[in-house]
Amino acid sequence: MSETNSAAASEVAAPHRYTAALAAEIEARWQDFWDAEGTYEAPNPSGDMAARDEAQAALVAKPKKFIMDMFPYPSGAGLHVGHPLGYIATDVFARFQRMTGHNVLHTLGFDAFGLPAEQYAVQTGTHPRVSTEANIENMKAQLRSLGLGHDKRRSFATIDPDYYKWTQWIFVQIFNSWYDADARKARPIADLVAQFDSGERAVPGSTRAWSELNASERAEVLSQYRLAYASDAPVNWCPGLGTVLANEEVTADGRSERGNFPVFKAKLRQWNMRITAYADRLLDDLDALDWPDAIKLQQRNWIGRSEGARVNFPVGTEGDAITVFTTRQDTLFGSTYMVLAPEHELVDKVIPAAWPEGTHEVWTGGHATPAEAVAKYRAFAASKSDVERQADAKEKTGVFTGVYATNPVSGEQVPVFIADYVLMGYGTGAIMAVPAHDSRDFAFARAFHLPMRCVVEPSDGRGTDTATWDDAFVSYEAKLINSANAEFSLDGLDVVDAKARITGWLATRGIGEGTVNFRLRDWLFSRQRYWGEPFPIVYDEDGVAHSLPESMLPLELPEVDDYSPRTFDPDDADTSPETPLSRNEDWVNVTLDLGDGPKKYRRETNTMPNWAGSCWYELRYLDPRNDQQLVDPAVEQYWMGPRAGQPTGGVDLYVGGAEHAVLHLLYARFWSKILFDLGHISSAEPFHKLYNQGMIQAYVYRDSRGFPVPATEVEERDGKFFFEGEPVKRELGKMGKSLKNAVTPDEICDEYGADTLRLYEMAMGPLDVSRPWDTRAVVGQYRLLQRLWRLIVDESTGEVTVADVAEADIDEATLRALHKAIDGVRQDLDGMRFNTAIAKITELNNHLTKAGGAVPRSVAERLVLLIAPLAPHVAEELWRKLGHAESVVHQDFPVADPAYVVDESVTCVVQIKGKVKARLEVPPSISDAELEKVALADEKVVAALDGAGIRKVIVRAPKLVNIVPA
Ligand code: ANZ
Repeated sequence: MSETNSAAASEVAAPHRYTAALAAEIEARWQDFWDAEGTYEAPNPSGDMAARDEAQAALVAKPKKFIMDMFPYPSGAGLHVGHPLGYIATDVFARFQRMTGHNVLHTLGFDAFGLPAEQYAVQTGTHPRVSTEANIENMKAQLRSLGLGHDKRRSFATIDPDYYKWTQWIFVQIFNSWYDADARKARPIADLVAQFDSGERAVPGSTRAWSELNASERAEVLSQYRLAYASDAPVNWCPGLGTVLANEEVTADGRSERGNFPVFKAKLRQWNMRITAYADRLLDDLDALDWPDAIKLQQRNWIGRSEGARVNFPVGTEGDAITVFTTRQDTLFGSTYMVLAPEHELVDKVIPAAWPEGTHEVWTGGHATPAEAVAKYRAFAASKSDVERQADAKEKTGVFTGVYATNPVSGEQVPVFIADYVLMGYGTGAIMAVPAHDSRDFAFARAFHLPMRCVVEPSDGRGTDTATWDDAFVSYEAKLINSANAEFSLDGLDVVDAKARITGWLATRGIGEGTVNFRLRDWLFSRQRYWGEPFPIVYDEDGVAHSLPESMLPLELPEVDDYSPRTFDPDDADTSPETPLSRNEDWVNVTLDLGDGPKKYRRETNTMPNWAGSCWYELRYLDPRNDQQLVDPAVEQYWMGPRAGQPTGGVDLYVGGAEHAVLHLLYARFWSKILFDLGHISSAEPFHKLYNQGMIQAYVYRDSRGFPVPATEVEERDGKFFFEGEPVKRELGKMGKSLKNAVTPDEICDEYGADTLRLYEMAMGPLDVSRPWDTRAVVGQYRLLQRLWRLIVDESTGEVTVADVAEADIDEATLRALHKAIDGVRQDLDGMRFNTAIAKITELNNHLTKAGGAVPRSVAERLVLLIAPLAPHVAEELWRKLGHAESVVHQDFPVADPAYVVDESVTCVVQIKGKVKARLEVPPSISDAELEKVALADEKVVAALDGAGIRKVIVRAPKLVNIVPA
């Protein structure tokens, strides 16, 4: 009889068995019920989502838990079983929190602006909104069938004008504020204007008073302060694609990843966010967060704080100086040449017309004049990416500029080079080279026959003659030598003291100062795209930028005929981007009254980057329908405000992939801090606890040409794999359509039901570890649910079979199994160890199955409550069958009786030379010393030792004693 026949036959015999068909019926019914009842609604303390009945009023009085997933981008391909791993986990956790006395906010929105929809629009002419909304609907249906307990009233997409109105509003707040470094916080730009106006603060770079400046001069000054500002930023311009690219989108040989077109470094007017102003606070506040160490470390490295000094080296005859940033100012006496980034502005100012007398041949690169050498070298460097320029192994290149600068402590003349290993975007774009103690400088100095001076005494016996060295001597422990001038000496000091000493000396002479440098750069915020939030910015006839008042928001995207940016001759660097929005002249040119009468303006035609919408969505979940405010402060305070153990406030649990370590999480933190500073929110951090789930991997099968073949059609024979008779290779990789190994949640739900899928995903292994999907193993969890069902329901009549037994009459073994399970599952769910929680439930289930007979009602009920967070549909069904009128969702999670949790005794094995000689029953809490005594006194052990002395006893209380005789 085939598998299906037997299943069908048993269904006839047992019409009330838990089957996929029954699961489907139960699941659909309860999902509809929960939706209709608003079971997962989390009431707010006030406003339109305040408690609507007594039950909700009781909820809002409880402690809150705000549990969040990184929200999905609704792709056209739909979900595979890997996607919902985190959503199921947060749902189980949220359900457990609901059952342990919390008002739980859990919902899910959609991150829906971005490139894929736009590219699809370019190819097909379908409006991105149409395709995106269809994808969202599809994804919502897929997610709904998993029984996720979301408060659906709170869901939205970043493309909803009601939502992006507030994204634009936040931009306006950022634009209209500046960072007051003394107060260490953002303040309204009006405060700064008042300071200029009153003369309290001088106008930077000008001797004129504020009142003497015209509107565009003022605008120019203010944009040096605004937290959102437009500036001419060096960007990766790709005429072939018609757009500016992020560094990550440019290949090592300076071409576009997509399309393989040349990319040019160009200066273009772009919007930026002054995230660098917050570098210190972004770093400091990490300490208050409950995040994985690895992610904190990535953020620290990304921010890249370096303590060092700025030092001026006089150059030329006009009082100019090259300012370097160094972290090793103690080695200043060893600086024998300098390097500027090729793009450094000072180069053009100081280069002489001809090479100075005695210039080394290799320094000139074979060029007739410094100007020619510099121009040629710049063209060469411009074709390289920053990553490539910094590669350590790379051969060092550069040219002499024809100029010498003065080492301010030794007074020596040091040649100034340009070289691509120095980047314009870091520090000051100039370095003092110390070839004896920096490996890159060493390599460069060797290639260009430059002198070296040893100023840190080698501790590895190599001596101080640099001519005999193979590499720089790098150490922070050693002592300084050869470092004295007429006024002071560093000789004999260690690195730390030498740094302090020389920094002080430089400062008193006005030659330098201690400084902190950050790797973090301002955030390039404009994109030449259609499918993003329009900027709430217009330019007046003088080109001055104005933000739109709230009454003009949202500024909606206009209709356009063509979604693609204009492209140009790929090799023509002298072009600049033309955005899709700029084509709609009616939208771009407007007459507006911004408070001083109707005037003509031009709209900004860039759009915001994809990150903008996810920078603050946690706040909108709190109060999604508020059309007066971004979020009601009382509501924000309730869900996100600081409290014990969470000094900076934030979401209680945020779950998502580790790939968002820096960009999204850093940007969201940055926006929170601005909103906090400006008094709009009480939480200075968006996400208090962060958890990274692992990935669901899948086997990919490749044929002899390396192409993936459909995984479901692969046969296994003797550990080898075949597709259509041909051998194929198996590897573990990602799951996805292109790899032909995607399994959809819909398939698994059809075959077993959503509860089985949920259990399987949670049982696969610890949540933070990646694990391979195995469809054949899913049935194991299906069987667990079938056994659970059979314990409570008669499969042929559908009647509940439990026995009404008084607690005192339940057998002790069952009570122990029950309370141990309750205790363990409680701890596991609280610690997000869902796999071990399932193992404990399975154990209890097996105990009850084996015990036979009718299960006591109170035991059955607690078993149902234990599994409710994991398998909510079957739990709800059984709970109702057991005679309850109220939903299982808001029941109290069972509490263990400690008396039944501790084992009375455990079996301890006593070994001699590794062989078991005795078994002892001992209390589980026995100490190592006590256990050793008991073991050595045991009759069998004494007999086995037969008077032999003892060399060693290894005790692992309470389970093992190992005796090594002499
Ligand atoms: C002299 C020196 C001597 C340095 C020595 C190092 C060792 P971090 O720690 O990453 O901040 N540097 C500064 N600006 C640079 C730029 N724009 N491009 C490339 N390199 C640059 O690194 C700081 C060090 O990196 C600085 O300290 C400088 O070299 C170099 F024994 O100055 B040092």
